[in-house]
Amino acid sequence: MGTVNFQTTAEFLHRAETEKREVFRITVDHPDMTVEDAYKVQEELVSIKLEQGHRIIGPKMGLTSQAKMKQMNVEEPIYGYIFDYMMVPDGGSISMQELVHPKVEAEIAFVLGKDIEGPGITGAQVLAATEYVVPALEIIDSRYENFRFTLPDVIADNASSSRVVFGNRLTKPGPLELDLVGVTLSINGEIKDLGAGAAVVGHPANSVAMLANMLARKEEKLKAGDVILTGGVTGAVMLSVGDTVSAKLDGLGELSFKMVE
Ligand code: OOG
Ligand code: MG
Repeated sequence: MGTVNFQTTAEFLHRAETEKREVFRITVDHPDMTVEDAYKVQEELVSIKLEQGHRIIGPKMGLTSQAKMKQMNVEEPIYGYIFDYMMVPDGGSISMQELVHPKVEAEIAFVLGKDIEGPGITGAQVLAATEYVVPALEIIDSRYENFRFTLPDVIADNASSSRVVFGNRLTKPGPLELDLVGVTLSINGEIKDLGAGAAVVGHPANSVAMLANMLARKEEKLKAGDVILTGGVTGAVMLSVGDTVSAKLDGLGELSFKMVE
């Protein structure tokens, strides 16, 4: 009980990730932890990773689908950060031994050509500041037992960020209607889930706009060169050794990776 120590909690979650083991939810001991407290823990966790020499690729949005928001009973998505050590090349492998209980989801990523500073940012402004869109597969791996958590828990845990595969094709967002982009997620050639860009708060650019507006509360902004994951278009599918995972995104391309021991 008592107030949560941001630094100690961040170290606890960092150890869970590096030692690849599940831990108890932190809200079991700290039921009063707020979303604001959780972002403070996340900031400490990000600092630890930076101190270790890892580099931020960009922020990610999570819980952007109606289904996940309803499940978590929240009205606002969450964000976390993707680091260089999480990147896996298209067609590459991910070792199960490095992870705990990974799941995969197909996403649309934005590469910014200009800084975006909230508040009041709209999806249209985001599109105007976007250099490219890129297909992505995000591998989430909650550090919590059975992938179960409350909102503050998952925010503190860097929004379950674990690995990410980006496709090789960069597409100018101009003529594309990203809300209408159809997406399939397959494992060993069998479609496991599918969706459209609109699953991400109506349009993936809206997700980036919401992120810019959330960061503005902390007087932070999105920067040119940031690569931003906008949130799952499909649901998250559990992974096993031997899975070849692929996604097809209409007009954006395909990508894949393999789960190995
Ligand atoms: C939180 C991360 C969610 C997404 O795209 O919705 C996420 C989780 O469900 O573990 O990355
Ligand atoms: Mg995601």
